[in-house]
Order: sequence, then C-alpha cells, then structure tokens
Amino acid sequence: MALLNILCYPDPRLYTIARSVAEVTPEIITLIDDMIETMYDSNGIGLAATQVDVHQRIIVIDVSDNRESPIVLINPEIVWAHPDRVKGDEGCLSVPNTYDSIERALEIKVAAMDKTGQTREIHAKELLAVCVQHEMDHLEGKVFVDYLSTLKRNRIKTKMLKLQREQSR
Ligand code: GNR
Ligand code: NI
Repeated sequence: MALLNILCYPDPRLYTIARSVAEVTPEIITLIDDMIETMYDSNGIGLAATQVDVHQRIIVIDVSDNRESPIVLINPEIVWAHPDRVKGDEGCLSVPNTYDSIERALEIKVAAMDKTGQTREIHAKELLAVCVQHEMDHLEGKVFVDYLSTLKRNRIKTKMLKLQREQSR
C-alpha cells in the first residue's frame, strides 16, 4: 500500500474531467486501496481519483465513526435526487483549512460499480449524500469553492497560493 499525493487548489489538474472505468483491473484495485489508505491518513471522509491526479471515475468514501467501512464507487451515476436542497458546511482535502456553506440535494440514489465490478445502487442521505455529491463534482473537474462568489474564491486562491509559495521555500 502507498500514500498518494493530493493535489491542492488551484492546481489546474483538479479541473480535468475523469473518464469512465471500463474494467476493474488489478491496477485499479491497487489504486483504490491506496486511495482508501490516503483518505484515512488525511482524516478525510472521501477522496476522488481526480485529487490524486488519476482522471478515472473512482471515489472512495467513509463517513462512519470507526473508519473501517469504506465505500467504493466506480462510474457513479445519480439516478434520483430529492427535489429539496440543504445547506451545509463543506471542506476539501484539496483546499485545506477552508470551509463554507454549500447547497446540495437532500437525498440521492446513486448507481455505481463496486470493487468487484458489480453494479449496485445506494440511497444516500445526510453526510453521505453531501460527500457523494462533493466527490462526483471532483470527477467533473469541479471543486466546492467553484460554487462560492468570485470574491470569496479569489480570496481562497490567494491564500492557497501564498501557502504553497511558503511551503516550497
Ligand atoms: O474530508 C472531507 N470532509 C467533507 C466535509 C464536508 C463535506 C464534504 C467533505 S469531503 C472531504 C474530503 C474531500 O475533499 N473529498 O473530495
Ligand atoms: Ni474534495
């Protein structure tokens, strides 16, 4: 197993649209295992392949308290979304120390392949629903700060670039 490097906003590679996975190969399984390890090591509740610079439609999530129940979603598709939207604070491993309120569908049903290549449907609500929508945005090259005002986003961009400059010195 290996820890993967997480891209930081505003890295342009975060804006890549991920491609569908045709088949769950041993390489994909290794990637998934490394993504799960990286998510736990970073104390995140989710990670999209986009964030580790792999542009394939793969997401890992664990919103459980014990952090030993990872969910793997390959080629996820929202098949139903509750018409109501709710606001909740979000953060992102690619935008450290930045949190803001984002509107998401209250509940969703998502069809996706699991690690064994089987297609399953999950009914997500509360934090899981938020996380799935956040991760699916990453696969579309979208980061949560893209929903904020230009003013807020530019402030975050400046803060992140300054931090990255300091870290590279
Ligand atoms: O760890 C994470 N926490 C989180 C909190 C609220 C809404 C979304 C998230 S996802 C984030 C991990 C991450 O960046 N996934 O892409
Ligand atoms: Ni994120």
